[in-house]
Amino acid sequence: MSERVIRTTCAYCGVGCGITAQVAGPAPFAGGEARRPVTITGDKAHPANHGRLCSKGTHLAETMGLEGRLLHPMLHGKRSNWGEALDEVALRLRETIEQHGPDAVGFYVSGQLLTEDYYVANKLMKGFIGSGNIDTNSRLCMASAVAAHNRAFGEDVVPVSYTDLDEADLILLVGSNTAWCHPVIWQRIEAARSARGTKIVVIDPRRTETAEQADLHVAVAPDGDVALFNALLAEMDARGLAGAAGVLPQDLACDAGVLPEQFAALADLVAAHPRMVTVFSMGANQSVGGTDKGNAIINLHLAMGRINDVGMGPFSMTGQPNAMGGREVGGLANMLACHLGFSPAELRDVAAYWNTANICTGPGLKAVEMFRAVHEGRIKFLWVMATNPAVSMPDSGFVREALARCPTVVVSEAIADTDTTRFAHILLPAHAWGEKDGTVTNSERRISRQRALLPAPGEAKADWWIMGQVAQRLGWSDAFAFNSPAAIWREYAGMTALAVARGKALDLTTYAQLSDEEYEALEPFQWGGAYPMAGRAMQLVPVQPLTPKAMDAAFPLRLNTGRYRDQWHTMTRTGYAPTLAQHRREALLEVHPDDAVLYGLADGGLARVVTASGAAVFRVGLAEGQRRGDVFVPMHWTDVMAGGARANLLPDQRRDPVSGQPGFKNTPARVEPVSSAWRGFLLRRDVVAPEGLAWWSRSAVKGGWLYELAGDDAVPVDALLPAGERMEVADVVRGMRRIAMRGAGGGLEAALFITRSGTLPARDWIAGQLSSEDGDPMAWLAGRSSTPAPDCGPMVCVCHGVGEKQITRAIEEGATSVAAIGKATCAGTNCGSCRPALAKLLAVTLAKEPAE
Ligand SMILES: Nc1nc2c(c(=O)[nH]1)N[C@H]1C(S)=C(S)[C@@H](COP(=O)(O)OP(=O)(O)OC[C@H]3O[C@@H](n4cnc5c(=O)[nH]c(N)nc54)[C@H](O)[C@@H]3O)O[C@H]1N2
Ligand SMILES: Nc1nc2c(c(=O)[nH]1)N[C@H]1C(S)=C(S)[C@@H](COP(=O)(O)OP(=O)(O)OC[C@H]3O[C@@H](n4cnc5c(=O)[nH]c(N)nc54)[C@H](O)[C@@H]3O)O[C@H]1N2
Ligand code: SF4
Ligand SMILES: [Mo]
Repeated sequence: MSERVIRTTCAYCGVGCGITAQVAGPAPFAGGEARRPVTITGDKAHPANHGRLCSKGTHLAETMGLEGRLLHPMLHGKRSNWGEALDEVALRLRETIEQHGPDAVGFYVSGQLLTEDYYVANKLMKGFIGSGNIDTNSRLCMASAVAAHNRAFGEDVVPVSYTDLDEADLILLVGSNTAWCHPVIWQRIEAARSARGTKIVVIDPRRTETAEQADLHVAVAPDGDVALFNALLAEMDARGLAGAAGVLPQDLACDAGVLPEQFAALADLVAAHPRMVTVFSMGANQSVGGTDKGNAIINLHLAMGRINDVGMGPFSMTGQPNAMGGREVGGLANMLACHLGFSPAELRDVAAYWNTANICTGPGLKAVEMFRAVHEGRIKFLWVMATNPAVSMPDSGFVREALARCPTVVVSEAIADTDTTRFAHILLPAHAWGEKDGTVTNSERRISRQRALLPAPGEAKADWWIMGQVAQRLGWSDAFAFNSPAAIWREYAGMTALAVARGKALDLTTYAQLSDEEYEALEPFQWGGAYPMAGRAMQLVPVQPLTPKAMDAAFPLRLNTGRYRDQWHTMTRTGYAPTLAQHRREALLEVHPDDAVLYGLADGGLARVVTASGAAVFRVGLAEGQRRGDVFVPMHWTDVMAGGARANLLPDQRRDPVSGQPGFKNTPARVEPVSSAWRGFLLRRDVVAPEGLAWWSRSAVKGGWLYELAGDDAVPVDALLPAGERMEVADVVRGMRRIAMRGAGGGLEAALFITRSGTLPARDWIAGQLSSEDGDPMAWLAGRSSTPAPDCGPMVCVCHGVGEKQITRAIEEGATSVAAIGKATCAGTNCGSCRPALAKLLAVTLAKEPAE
């Protein structure tokens, strides 16, 4: 069978891994034909990953199906067509601007747009609508790093490259769970450790899987980072290794929560290793003092001269695949385009380049302020693209009120039902990964092509096309006459001449003349070269530690939030992949065992987290790696995937005064146990939205969905199960009820298991029956196979399907390294994302074995 090989870039994180996709069948495709199978492997020639991929990248093909896709424009919940939908967007835009002025319009966009889409969005808003009100979810992500770069370097420039990680002797990871969130970078760091003995330090209040693998874990107090880095700088100054004159505050006594011996060990490591890279991520940025954290880190590098040379520098790791591209084209409300600001001269130059008379006059509203303006009725037209703010914004209850009040909400999405599309008046179907065509910039400023693998399904269109059509309807035909991403690229690359003229490092002018063919074949390249700040002015910035807030007795805990290894943000894509669901099926409230006792929480029970902003329910997971007084929940679960488990009901709107970035990782909170009259689980081939329950949570299994349930009232059996014949067993005394249903094909169609006080069977076997064509109803009702298979335990290696028990067995049978476990079981030998988990199991199991 013939196939095509297409090189592209991963859909997910800012590492920007290159992918080689094999697409079945010959080109060309016709729209509307069946989706062809795609095989994903790492691109050995891509400098970001040299062929490696993590679990999310490896399993991308599982998220390319059409299930859940938005295929047609929708107007007020009814199917529409492009002509009508675009006319409506343009009409409402024009009316809003005419009646209320351009600042009554807002665009809320995303680091998941391609650079070409982003460029058009920014040009339309700042250049033609004439307002600065375009901001992006990068405000929630790296705005603090951007502000820190601007203060230290005078430009938003990442002064390091991935090769510096290969060449470093010491790597500090600050507020970064690298092994889970940038797994291929983690693998690169591990390779450096084996090759040259690189030391790894993790600075994180939690003992993450990354921290477990480090040489030193510094369990800093939440937001203790500035105090810590100031103290470190003072110590290096005292040792004669840093020039910190005039930068440090008088009083260094602010408590970073770090044990003296840990601080001494950290200081010795820093003193001993000039080749030092400090990677920082959301534990630094997502703070009400996030910009200062960034500058505290940069200060240490500048004062020690550890920048602009091999193996050293401060490295802001970016989250989304094109967060960097968005920064370059002006996606943030406080930048113009091409790293330009809003001075009269810059505005004039940009207006001339775009040939517009409508250029905005100054910066617009930042994300949190933008939604406040919507809430207050100052913004009356909001266009959301490639982001899910009803889930991902802090105080999302408020954000939903704002969306519900807004006279016009337009949402461009690839997925039909998200928490945000539920608020859309006009819903526009966009390309998804695998259909998109353009460029992205990764954490190390490397620009790569994302190429289309398949034709767009239904009526889905490119975001740049959608915006261009609206702009043309508003009368700006010449400025938005783009007919391809290549044409947009040329205009943008040419525009960086304005940055170059002002001495900025962002220079793409040599790419401004690419032909369509050259653009199509464009190889990954890094703008600014390896050390873009070399020879340029850089500044230390005095920073003050945050004064810890007095704890409110009503909220004695501090709530931290973040990510799971195999889920991406609001799960609109990874949530569909059964393989990825195996790592963590539910959102866990991670709490220290002593705190659990203190607050009456049981491992595996349910608990409610309450803050000043809202409340949500999670499964309790005891975690020794939590500091006392801190709890952690994942950000991922939505109202589509669960009932009552949405983390972002909890954080408030407080934000960094410089960057406007919210402090997602440190919210005063309390916890309380949740008891329910009954618990259970449901298996179905299709999606239902359970109602009237205390809590529920859904995850993908092969052939359908597994729902965990808890409730107080009567079990709504008829609402939960499809119509049809039911087989049932019950034990009234124990309050046990089990129902199974056979599908037309002979296999399990649905099952509902409920208990009031007893136990429930393990889910793996019975869930596996959903994808089977036959089966034994007695075994279904028993919840286990009539021919027992060995229990493998919780899934650890999702690529090879190897469970915890198999791995422990291999260790007991003599495997003494991660490699040996791989030999014995295959675990960890494909994408490698589970290798930190294997190392942990190894340490735990060997510690348990009696000494010989
Ligand atoms: N699997 C997966 N990978 C992803 C993503 C995903 O959704 N899933 N999203 C991508 C995106 S957009 C982003 S932004 C990145 C995020 O990547 P990371 O920043 O690594 O991820 P987080 O889990 O948000 O937070 C990192 C750590 O910060 C710690 N932290 C909390 N408070 C503090 C503090 O005060 N000081 C310090 N030093 N640390 C603190 C948390 O305990 C947490 O372990 O991941 C990217 N990669
Ligand atoms: N509590 C808490 N909250 C957080 C964070 C945290 O650590 N803690 N992290 C924050 C961070 S760093 C980030 S980056 C945000 C992420 O938050 P979001 O951006 O809201 O999360 P996603 O689920 O990635 O949403 C992207 C949406 O865009 C759609 N999409 C993908 N590609 C395209 C495209 O090309 N065009 C269009 N039109 N749509 C597309 C996807 O289907 C998906 O629904 O969350 C933030 N929120
Ligand atoms: S590390 Fe994983 S998610 Fe990130 S770009 Fe690479 S393969 Fe994709
Ligand atoms: Mo992010």
